[in-house]
Amino acid sequence: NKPTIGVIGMAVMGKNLALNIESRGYTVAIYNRTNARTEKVVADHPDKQLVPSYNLSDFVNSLEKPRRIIMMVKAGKPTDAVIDQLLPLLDAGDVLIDGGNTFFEDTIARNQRLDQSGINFIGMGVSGGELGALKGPSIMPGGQKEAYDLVAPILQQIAARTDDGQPCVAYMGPNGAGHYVKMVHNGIEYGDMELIAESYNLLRHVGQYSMPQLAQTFKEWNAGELSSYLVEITADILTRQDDQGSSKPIVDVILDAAENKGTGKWSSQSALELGVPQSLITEAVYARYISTFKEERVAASQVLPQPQTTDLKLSADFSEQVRQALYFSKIMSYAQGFAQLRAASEHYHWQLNYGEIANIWRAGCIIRAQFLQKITAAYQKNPELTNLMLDDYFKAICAKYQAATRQVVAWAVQAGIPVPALSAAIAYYDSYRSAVLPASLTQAQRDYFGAHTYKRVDQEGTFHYSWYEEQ
Ligand code: NBP
Repeated sequence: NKPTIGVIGMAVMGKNLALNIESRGYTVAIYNRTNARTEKVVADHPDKQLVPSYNLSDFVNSLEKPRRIIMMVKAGKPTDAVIDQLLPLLDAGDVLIDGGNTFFEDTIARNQRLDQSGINFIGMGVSGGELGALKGPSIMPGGQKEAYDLVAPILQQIAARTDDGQPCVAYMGPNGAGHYVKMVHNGIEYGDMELIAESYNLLRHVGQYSMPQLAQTFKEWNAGELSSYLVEITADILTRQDDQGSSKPIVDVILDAAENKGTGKWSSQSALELGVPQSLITEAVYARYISTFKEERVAASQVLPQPQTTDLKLSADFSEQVRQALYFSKIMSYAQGFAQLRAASEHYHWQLNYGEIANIWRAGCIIRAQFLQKITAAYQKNPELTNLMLDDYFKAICAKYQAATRQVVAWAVQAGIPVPALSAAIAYYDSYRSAVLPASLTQAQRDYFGAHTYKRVDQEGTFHYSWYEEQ
């Protein structure tokens, strides 16, 4: 019998996704531009129901109709190259899925282009790395709903499952919605990672914690409110020694320069375009950028003075205060992320379901965490929630943990330890809860130098002050 689905791209992600689908009882057609990759997959897995093809038209013809094809190739030009070759081979009603880390605007354009030939195009965010692809990723598909329905049974079987058994896949919305949600997921991942790094830095260099104490602290945090994959792997990383014989902790021999593949930047760029604050993720992106200026930092460290006093009078429960600051800040980051999703949903007419998004991030993906359940619950209670921190649970946490966050950020500033993400969190909180901001002065300046006019607190209408006339 003909394969139910085909996968193009036999690098690590495509191969693992194909094996995952096959493990659920499906026959899977596979194809890769370079034949050697396909040959190797078949040779390594002789007893699997994989049907290899060595040219695209054989691959397409091997599939059951309507055809279901997942592309797992490098995002950008390679994806367009594959689409261009596939287009003449496909029929109306077929479903083409791009599982790569594609920029959502490319997905919107491709969805429109293919729709003209009646071909369904799904932009599908896949998170969880190579192991996730093999064992169960979190899947964020967007495109024609009828097309999603044609692949939903397969996606539901290969997706990760929450601890209460729900598959981590759901229809996100039309055209670019899936890749957009994946992009914000990645942005949030940047924010989570930076918050963890800042907390570690504070414990280590302000609290003077030893490596075993650090590992133990993160392990304990992982057993509570902060329980998450990233906190779990942090605890593990901090127990590891160098494997190249230096007998130092591995974190002390890894160069302190964090790279990126651009999805955090995309997330911030989109927030800027939509006019919504995404300060925490953006600071996390900048933190990676500044980390790469290693030589400049080393040179500056020798000429720019550090703070003079470092007598901070830390309280006995320092690590608990850092934990509270981390959780508070994580909430701010997700509040910003979900506010951005809301703005995008309105702008692109997607009707995103925020509770469902938090739900499919609960397992399989990198930001999986227990507290996502609280986000789902918040949106179930009120699907129109304007900001996450207004939900009762999050409001209570903010009330309880804001003091620790302020204290921890103050200590960090006094000690000269950079905490851009933690500071962004408390600044966002304070801005959002301010009934009055100094923006009246900003607007006055705009009116002064550029006659940009202003609105008043006590009257309708638009006004311009006569700045240059004698009063
Ligand atoms: P890569 O992103 O390294 O891409 C390699 C694949 O793209 C190979 O199959 C390669 O074929 C194919 N390809 C290229 Br490059 N140019 C092509 C072209 N012009 N025509 C046809 N095929 C072409 O693979 P990956 O790491 O498996 O990731 C696949 C996708 O999944 C990417 O979009 C990635 O961003 C995304 N993703 C990755 C992860 C992860 O953890 N790695 C997680 C989530 C999503 P060849 O063998 O002939 O060179």
